[in-house]
Amino acid sequence: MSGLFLTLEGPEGAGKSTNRDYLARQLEAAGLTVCLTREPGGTPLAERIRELLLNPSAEPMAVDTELLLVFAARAQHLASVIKPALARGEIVLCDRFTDATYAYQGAGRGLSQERIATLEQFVQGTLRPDITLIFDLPIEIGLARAAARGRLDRFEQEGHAFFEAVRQCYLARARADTARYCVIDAARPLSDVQQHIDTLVPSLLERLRG
Ligand code: T5A
Repeated sequence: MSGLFLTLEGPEGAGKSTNRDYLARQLEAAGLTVCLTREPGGTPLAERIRELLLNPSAEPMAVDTELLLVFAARAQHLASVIKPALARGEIVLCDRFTDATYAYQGAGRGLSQERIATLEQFVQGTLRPDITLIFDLPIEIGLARAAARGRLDRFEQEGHAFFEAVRQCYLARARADTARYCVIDAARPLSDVQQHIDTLVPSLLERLRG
């Protein structure tokens, strides 16, 4: 595959979607073709799975069901959107990917990293993001930003310990692979966050063209 696979991660309300769109504009201005997408979702079928995952329902969802739905949506997304875009040489900007599964289903729900790794291998083979930007911020700030938008989804109704575990998982993954991950302080004003993103653009262009 000749494109570049970049994912944006972080706790709730960290600014991933806002900054994904900002980064896309910078890259398109530099003449690149960008594929903007998100997980769970990114295709009509995967978006239906997203609704199952995010909408609260009377029947509690078993943790293994949640994990399998996340990977079912991902299999569809990879086949229909991500792999074709990479094959066309595009830069894929994906709002969340498998790091979110390690953070939410692993650290948050308590599923073993090994079980997630088994499914990761099954669904993705050797495909991993080339670069992952982690938007990090204290969870209270992110939840306040998310809450300001209105109704909370099924994940946003979790408690403090859940989100702290999610945040710490992201940071631990970033420490373990500094070549792939870049941690961005997302608690700062949006203009500061976007200045940080601007500094990353030249190296992204170099990697894509090199
Ligand atoms: N999930 C997902 C799993 O459990 N397992 C998985 O494998 C995957 C892939 C997805 C949920 O699914 C879970 C994790 C999630 O809970 P979602 O709605 O996509 O649900 O949730 P988020 O990804 O968290 O999306 P959010 O929209 O809540 O957060 P974002 O995208 O990080 O934040 P954004 O850009 O929408 O910004 C939120 C608000 O803050 C403002 C923005 O203007 C916006 O109003 N803002 C700032 N304000 C001040 N300063 C800044 N620096 C700001 N940056 C943004």
